[in-house]
Amino acid sequence: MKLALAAAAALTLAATAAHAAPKVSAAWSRPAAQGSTGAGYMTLSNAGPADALVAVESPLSGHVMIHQSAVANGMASMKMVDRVPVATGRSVTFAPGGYHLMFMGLTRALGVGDTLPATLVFASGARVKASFVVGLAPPVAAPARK
Ligand SMILES: [Cu+2]
Repeated sequence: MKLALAAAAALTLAATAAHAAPKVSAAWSRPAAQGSTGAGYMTLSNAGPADALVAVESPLSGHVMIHQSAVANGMASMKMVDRVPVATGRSVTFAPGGYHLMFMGLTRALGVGDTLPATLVFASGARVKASFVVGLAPPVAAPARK
């Protein structure tokens, strides 16, 4: 009886974890040549337990890095980031001048209207598929957030 209860509880936990993965929206990228570095911008929102983006995989890039741009003393720079926390009830925006993804060594060119597929890997183990639409500016459907 105790065992059955524990199993039921474990199942409930697993279902909750799957349901509560952070969501990605307004994912977009810029046109880029084959062999060059592609950019990735998006909004992550999290209605579930606190989580963090820890890696990104793409069939079009052997290595995807998470970067953060910053301006210090008038100088713009980028640094590599191991994880981007997404707290419960919060959203994090990846945009030019801030967090962004870098898709190293694109295996094909990205033109306007193409999509760049990727899988976002979170610290919780959640794997969320994303489709970055290639364009010159963010998708207009992006909800305004402060
Ligand atoms: Cu970068």
